[in-house]
Amino acid sequence: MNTFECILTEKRDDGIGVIQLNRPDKLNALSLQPMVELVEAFEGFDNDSDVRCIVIHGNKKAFAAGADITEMADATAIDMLSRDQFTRWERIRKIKTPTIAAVSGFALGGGCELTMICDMIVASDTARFGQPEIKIGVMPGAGGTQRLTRAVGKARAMEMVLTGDMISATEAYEAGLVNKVVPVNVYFEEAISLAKRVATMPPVSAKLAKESVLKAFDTTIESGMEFERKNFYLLFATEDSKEGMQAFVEKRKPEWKGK
Ligand code: CO8
Repeated sequence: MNTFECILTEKRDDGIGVIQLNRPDKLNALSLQPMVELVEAFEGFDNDSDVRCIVIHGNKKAFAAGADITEMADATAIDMLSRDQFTRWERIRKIKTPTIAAVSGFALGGGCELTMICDMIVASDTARFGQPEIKIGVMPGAGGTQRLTRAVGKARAMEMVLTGDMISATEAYEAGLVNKVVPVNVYFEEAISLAKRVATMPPVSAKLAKESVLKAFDTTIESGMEFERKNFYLLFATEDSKEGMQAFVEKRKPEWKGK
């Protein structure tokens, strides 16, 4: 049963955990309450061994239009510091289970940053991504200058961050921010279908592979290669690695145990 106020969650039979942002009248603005709930939902799915992939979405009009401006309007720097919002963002970043954002409509500010914390993005052709914080006198604070720059490159990130202009789904695809762009009526199903493919992979491999890809963003190539190699060796300790190779040799489908 869903016990949240600002999000909906569903654990599906096919190994997919679904989180839906559910403040449609506020374009899913990320106030404190949804952030607290998001962390609980993400970590709950991450700790559930039946869940092999997590999909987060909003609605057709908005994935999320950013942090809740009304909550920040009168805040001092010390208020922001003591709210310690970024610890919550860090906890979402540390989720080991692969995550996919299914995005339609606005993904702005913290909303865009939330899509970029996810491992993959499936966008509807109506999706629009942007970091408009400069227009309200601040700047991105949850990865908009870092993850966006790594995803789309310096020139485009600078333009988005310095003008607040949005980019279309097609531009986001061409820039390498999103995995695919599909018609708006099927974007959620397409994200689920990608999640299903990930969910059928051996889960320990999926988690260690995700961890290794993410490592590429915060280390040198040399230490990243060492990290990758350790995870590669570690997977030889799993029963699933034996099963996967044996199944290949025997020309049959592998049956994963998740260990
Ligand atoms: N915060 C609070 N309320 C919002 C937000 C928001 N970010 N976005 C929309 N809403 C509300 C509107 O106030 C309106 O409420 P009401 O009906 O009560 O007046 C409702 O949602 C519908 O919005 P609009 O009527 O404005 O809808 P439009 O279709 O006319 O416009 C836009 C859509 C263009 C998306 C417009 O709503 C907009 O510009 N929104 C603000 C976008 C923005 O600036 N986002 C960045 C916020 S700052 C941020 O994200 C910093 C992140 C830092 C990390 C987090 C750390 C805490």
